[in-house]
Amino acid sequence: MLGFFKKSAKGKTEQGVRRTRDAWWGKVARLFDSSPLGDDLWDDLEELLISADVGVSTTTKLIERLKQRVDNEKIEEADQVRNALQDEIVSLLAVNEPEPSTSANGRLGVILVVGVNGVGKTTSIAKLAHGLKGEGKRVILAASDTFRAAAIDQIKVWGERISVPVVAHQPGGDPAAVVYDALESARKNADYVIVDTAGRIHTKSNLMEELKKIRRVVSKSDIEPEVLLVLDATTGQNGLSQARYFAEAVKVNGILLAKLDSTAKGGIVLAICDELNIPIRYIGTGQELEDLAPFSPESFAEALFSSES
Ligand SMILES: Nc1nc2c(ncn2[C@@H]2O[C@H](COP(=O)(O)OP(=O)(O)OP(=O)(O)O)[C@@H](O)[C@H]2O)c(=O)[nH]1
Ligand SMILES: [Mg+2]
Repeated sequence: MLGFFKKSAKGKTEQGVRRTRDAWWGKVARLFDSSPLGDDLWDDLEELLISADVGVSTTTKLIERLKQRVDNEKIEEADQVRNALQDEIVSLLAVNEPEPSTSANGRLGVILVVGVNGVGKTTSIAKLAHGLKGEGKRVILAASDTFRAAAIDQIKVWGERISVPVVAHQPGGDPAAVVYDALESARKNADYVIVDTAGRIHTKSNLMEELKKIRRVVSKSDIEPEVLLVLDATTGQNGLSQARYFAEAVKVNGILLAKLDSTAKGGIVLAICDELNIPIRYIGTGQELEDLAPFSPESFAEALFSSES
C-alpha cells in the first residue's frame, strides 16, 4: 500500500532519523572505529543504546546477540561488530505480521486511527489520505472526534485542502454513528474510509469502550478495519505503555510513529518492535502533507548509521 510514498521513502527516513543519528548513532559508529573489542566496548555500547531510548531489555538482548555472533563467527575487528549490529537491528525491526488486506479485491478499506491526545492523529490522517489520493484512490474521512471542540473543523479544513470529502456530525454526537454514515456513503463512492477518533487517555475505560463500539460498527459491515495506533516519538518509553493499553482494548494492526523528526529518541522504534511485536507501518517526519513514509527496517537501520549530512 501507498506506493506513492515509496518513491522518496529513503530520503524521508534519513531526514526523520537525523536527530537521533546525530545525537547517538554517530557515537555508536565512532565507538567501533576507536575501541578494540572487549568489555569496555560492550559497556560503552550498552550505555549509548540505553541513552538512545532503545530500552534496557532490548539493549540487553541486542548486546547478547552481538556477543554470540562475535563468538560464533570468530569476529575480531570492532568494525565488523558495527555491521553485525546493523543486521541485528534490521531483524529486530522486521516484525513478522502480515499487512492487513485493506481494500483488497476492490473492497472498501477502513483505517481506524487511534491514540492519546495530541500525538498527531489528525495530521497523519491528512497525510495518508493525500498519499492514497495521489495513487488514484477515492478516500472519505470520518470526523469521529466529536469530543474536542475544534476537532471537526480541523479535519474539515484538511479535507478541503486535499479535496477529500469529510463525513461529520455535530460536536458531542456519537462517534460510531459518524462511522456508520461514512461507511454508507463510501459503499459506492470510495476505496477507503479513514476514521479520525478523539485522543483518549489510555486508562479511561469508557473511551476505550467507545473505540470498541466504533470497531463493532465496522465489523458489522463485514469489514475488518485496520487499526493504526499513532504514537508520538518524542514521548519515548511512555509510548510503549500506551501501545500496551490500546492493544488490550482493540486489536492494533500497526503503528504510525509521528514526530520522529522532532526527537533524538528514535531508538524507541527498536523497543516498540521488540517488546510489542506490532509492526511499525509509517513514520511521520514533519508537519507537511508529504512528511510521511512507509517504515522500512532496512532503510531505518541504514539511516541510523548513515554518514551523509
Ligand atoms: N514535527 C512534526 N509534527 C507533527 C507530526 N505529526 C503531527 N505533528 C504536529 O503535532 C500537533 C498535533 O497534531 P494533531 O494531528 O492535531 O494531533 P491529534 O492526535 O489529532 O490531537 P488530538 O485530536 O487533540 O488528540 C500538530 O501541531 C501537528 O502539526 C510530525 O510527524 N512531525
Ligand atoms: Mg485530532
